[in-house]
Amino acid sequence: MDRVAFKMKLFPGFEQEYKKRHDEIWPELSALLKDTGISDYAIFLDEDTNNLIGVLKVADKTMLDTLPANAIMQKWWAYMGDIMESNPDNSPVSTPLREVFYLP
Ligand code: RM4
Repeated sequence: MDRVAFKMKLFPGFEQEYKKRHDEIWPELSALLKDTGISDYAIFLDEDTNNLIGVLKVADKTMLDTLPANAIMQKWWAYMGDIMESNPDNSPVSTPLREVFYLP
């Protein structure tokens, strides 16, 4: 089991909309993430900076490399692109975070 954390950026003023979209996450996207081996996936918002901090467990982190090519993932990223910093291919601008502490 691997633990992964990463940082993304929400555009100001879209805090409620970001939460709403995730409260209503597409069942096919949840299924895709679970089928990829992901569990315990949370996203936290730092309201001072609008940084979004994603934290998840994944059975094998190399499986995360399969997500960008998936049509459901691409559709979700296109849907989210109007409220968060995105790359030209619509994927969110995402910075890996380094683990410095873990209490099992
Ligand atoms: C985020 C972002 C991530 C995705 C989650 C479910 O806003 O798009 O890539 O894994 O939603």
